[in-house]
Order: sequence, then structure tokens, then C-alpha cells
Amino acid sequence: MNISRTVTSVAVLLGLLAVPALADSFGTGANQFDIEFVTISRTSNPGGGYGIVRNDYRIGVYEITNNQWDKFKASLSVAATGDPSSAYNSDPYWTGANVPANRVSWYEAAQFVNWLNTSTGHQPAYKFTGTQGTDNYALDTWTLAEADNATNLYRHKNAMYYLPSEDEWVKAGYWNGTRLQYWATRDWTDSLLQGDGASGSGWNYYDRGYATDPHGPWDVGSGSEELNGTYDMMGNVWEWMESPYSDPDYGPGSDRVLRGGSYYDGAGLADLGLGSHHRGRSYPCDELYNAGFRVAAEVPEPASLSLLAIGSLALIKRRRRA
Ligand SMILES: [Ca+2]
Ligand SMILES: [Ca+2]
Repeated sequence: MNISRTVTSVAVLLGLLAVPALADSFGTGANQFDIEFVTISRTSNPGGGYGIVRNDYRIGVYEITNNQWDKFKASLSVAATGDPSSAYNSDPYWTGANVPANRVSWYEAAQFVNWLNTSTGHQPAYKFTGTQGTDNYALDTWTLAEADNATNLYRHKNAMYYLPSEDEWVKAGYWNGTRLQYWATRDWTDSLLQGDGASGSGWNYYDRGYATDPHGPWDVGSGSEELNGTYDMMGNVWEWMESPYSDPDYGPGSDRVLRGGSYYDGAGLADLGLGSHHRGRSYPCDELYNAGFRVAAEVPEPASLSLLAIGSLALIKRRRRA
């Protein structure tokens, strides 16, 4: 019996996973920061295509920001660089503290995620060989025995934090409990409007131009909440998927998927990057000025939740005996 799954199932039955987002903390002192997550259930999946998941998981409410990226860099103490050398060392193009980290390659994002794991006592998600901070630090794949599953050789099975797979990301963004919506809006009839970052209202989209004026990414979370409690999965910046573009091409240099469109995508543009069907792609060392990432994670087993679940099981047993 898988205790973790059992606890989660009981929690789902009790409605405990419908709680607001909870945050995990990373770093220390001036470099401490939180990442908020929402939990996505494995139950009810699309009948085909993307968005079919096997396990409950968590996904970041927001894209990782420049501020979080800077604190990671300061905490890591070596450069988040590697092979191919000097191919991914650019600074952000958009520099606001609370806009999404940008010009972040997939390899850089993978090192961010690995640090989330190692700095909290968990197994790194991604396998690198060589010396971190040098140009011989290169991505490799895990063995079948080490990997999360036979069709994902990037992720280690014991990692707590990782980049979302394309299925995990698509379900979190667009699944409304019955089907994948075209937009990630809470009501599928909502219009995509130019947002108002000051009041936190509006959708941060515009159908005949850029989402903001002047154009560029906005502070994460300054638009409207999406279907499952996230912000800016649609738009702001494109986000790296863990998954290769051509499954199951797990070569370290294979193209990775980008999802969700960015600040220049709107409902009326020919390039419908915001839609749930749209897949972008790029080489993993590319640093794009309009692409960043968010983090996904396992569902933890907090002692209080386990005790509550066990207590509830005991209650159920007692009632049955009575
Ligand atoms: Ca970079
Ligand atoms: Ca986004």
C-alpha cells in the first residue's frame, strides 16, 4: 500500500485539498523566499491528448520572478551555467523584481529546481555531470531504475521539486473538471481584456496588441486568477516544460516544449499562443526574452494532515464497528 497516496485520497475525500495555496520556503536570511503551490488532483483526466496525469501534484501559483531568481543565484554561489559553455549566461531582458524571470534557459531552470531540492534535503530532479559553475556541467538522463517513469528519463523519481511535464502543466492551466478549456479563464465565456495591474483586476490580455502599454511582462499575479488557482499560465511569459517536444526524444539537446504564450499574445491575434492546444518549442540552452518557467512539486505529507487522515480513518472504523 502506498501510504502517501492513501493519505492524499483520504484528504481529497475530506475536501482538504481544496484549501488555498500553501507556500514552501527556500534560502536563508536576505535570500529567503517562498513559492506558493496549488494542488492538482489526479482524478478526472482528459480522454486523450495532453493533460492526462497519474498522480496528484502541486504547481506553482506564479511564474518564478526575477527576485526569486536573484536569490537563488546568490544562494547557489556558483554560476548556473554549463555545457554548451557560455551559451546561457545572459541577464534578464525585463528587469522588474516581480516580473517573471526571463532569458532563463531550460538548463538554468533545471539548476534552479535542483537547488530547491538539494537545499531542502531532497534528491535533485535533473542529472548533471561535471562541475557546477563550469562549462563542463552537462545534462544527462537518469537510468530507467532512477527515472520517474519509463517515459520520463529527465526526472528522478525521488525529487520533490521539478519542472512541470507538459501533461501536468496543461491540466493545471486548462482543466475545468470536465474538459480542457481553450482559455484558462475561470469562466470559459470570459473575455480576455487588457489588465489593470494596480487593482489586480482584468485578464492582462488585449486582442489587438500587447497586453500592457508599454509592452512587456507584468508583475506576476496582477491579473485574474485562473481555473485552478494559478496566475499567468496563460500569457506574461512562455514557460518551459520539462518534456521534450518530440516524445520520447530524451536527448540532452532535444527541443523542449514552451507553453502558454506571452504578453504579446491575445485572443484576436493570428498566433493563438494562449490557447490550450498551442505548443511552442526551443533548444534547451536558448535564453528567450519572453520565456521563463514555474515549478511543480510532489504533494508532501505534512504530519498534521497525516494525523488528521489517520484520525479520520480511525473514526470511520469505529463507526463501522458501532
Ligand atoms: Ca540566463
Ligand atoms: Ca506564463
